[in-house]
Amino acid sequence: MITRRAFALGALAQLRPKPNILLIATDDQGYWDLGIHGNPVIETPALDKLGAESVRFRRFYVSPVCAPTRASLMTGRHYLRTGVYNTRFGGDTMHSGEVTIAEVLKKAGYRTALFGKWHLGRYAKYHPLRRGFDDALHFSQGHLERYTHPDQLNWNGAPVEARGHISDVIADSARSYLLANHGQPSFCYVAFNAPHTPLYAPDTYAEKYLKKGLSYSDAHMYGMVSHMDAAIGRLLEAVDENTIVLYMSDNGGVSKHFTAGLRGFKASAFEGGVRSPLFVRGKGFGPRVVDAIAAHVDIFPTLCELTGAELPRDRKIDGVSFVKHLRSDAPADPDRRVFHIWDRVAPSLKSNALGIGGQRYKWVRGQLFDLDNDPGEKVDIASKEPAIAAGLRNELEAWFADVTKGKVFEPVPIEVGRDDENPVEIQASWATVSEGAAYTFLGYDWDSVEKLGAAKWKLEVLRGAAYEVRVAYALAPEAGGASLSLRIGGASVEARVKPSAGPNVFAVSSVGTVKLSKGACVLEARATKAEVAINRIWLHRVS
Ligand SMILES: [Ca+2]
Repeated sequence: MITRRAFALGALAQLRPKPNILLIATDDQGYWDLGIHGNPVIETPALDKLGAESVRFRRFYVSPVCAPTRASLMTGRHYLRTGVYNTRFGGDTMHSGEVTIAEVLKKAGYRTALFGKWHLGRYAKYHPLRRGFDDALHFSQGHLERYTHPDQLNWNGAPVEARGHISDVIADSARSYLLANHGQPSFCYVAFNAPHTPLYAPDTYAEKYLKKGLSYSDAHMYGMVSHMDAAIGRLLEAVDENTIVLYMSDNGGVSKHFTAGLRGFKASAFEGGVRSPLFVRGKGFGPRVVDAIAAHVDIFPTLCELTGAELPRDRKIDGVSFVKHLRSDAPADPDRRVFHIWDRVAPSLKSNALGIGGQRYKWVRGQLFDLDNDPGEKVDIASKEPAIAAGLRNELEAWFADVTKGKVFEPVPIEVGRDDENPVEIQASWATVSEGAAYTFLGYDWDSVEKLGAAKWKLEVLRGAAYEVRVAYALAPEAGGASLSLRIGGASVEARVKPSAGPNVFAVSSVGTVKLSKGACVLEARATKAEVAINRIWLHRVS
């Protein structure tokens, strides 16, 4: 039976405007790279102020590296369920069947926008505009090659170039977006890429920390954080009082000057690798510090509860809403677990970064720590508490079996022949290389497959048609010319290529036109000379 009071409260809730959501994520900023977390050197006045006004989670956990956290943030699910298993080589693609927080908020009446790093799929099918975002100024890679005047940005489907430092570009574009009145509640996801490498802080910011005796890399990281902090300060000025602001990082820290007594860095399952700041500011929340553990997967259900958006019912959502911790001093859930796993090749129970934590105890690759008494994970108590260690390990194994069930960890096929992605650019990093072939990563623009051997790319040809094949390759002048052949499904094309200016200078050459039939196939590149390196291949539909 609905009481009159409950009915009246329900009606009131409908009248109250839905809160705007501003979700700020930074990149490789450690738990410790903040003044409010006790760092005596770094200057972060805007974030410290935000933290003091917020509900601040002391133990908020993210994945050990970038793309996994972003997948969990977008879906509320452990990343291994979502198709993401790596930060590059195509393993940073979130399957198109995943439902994102932007999609559910859009359904609930929100206008949605992304500013900054996406890192969940570079091809058109996986573009943020197809994942629930109405607007997106984004880049897809794990980092940008250029932090000033970045040229790898995309605004609503078209490549754009920008002036200034990327942190300013991201913050000021998001600020303009917030200041424009869209006439509906907004969800704005602002994903900075500072202080991720390449280390590039504006001079005055880096110099300040170099003068204080920090190493070159720490001075630049601190400089990037302080510079970003100023940009976040400007962004927060554009926020109205009906906005819930969340701030977090995407993995543990990299800087070494001050580590808040925590063990490990980015890519590790120790606290330093997986603990992130989390501040949540909103009307009726805190300010307070929460000791209960929480994780990136919780953001999705929390935002659903705060906005009245509906959780997807057809799949497992791993996170739990932490709204109760925002509104009151609620006790921690003793059965809550957070899971940590990361491996550059493929996830396994032998991965270097592997762990499971509860409110008090944490198991990391056979070691057990009592975080209440040993937050620095210094004393392994596995032999003293074998039952606790075994229990956690069993839970982790069951979890691993569940999240990897039926999953294949290899790049998704690259779609060929789309109208909105013609030509399609195939990167060296997506190749499966074997038989003596080698892959070199020198930044996303400069990666290459060398000693071609049998480099293979999986394709999905959407339309049977003629395609022109162009290749960016390097071949040293002293090697003379070479013959380059590409086999795509049943078709093949071959051409003589001239040397480029040097072994690390890529030249672009057309290899010919090939007729492809619709369907899945494999692209294979071979050369008569071992010295040929391939940087990129373009397939341009011409019929
Ligand atoms: Ca990161």
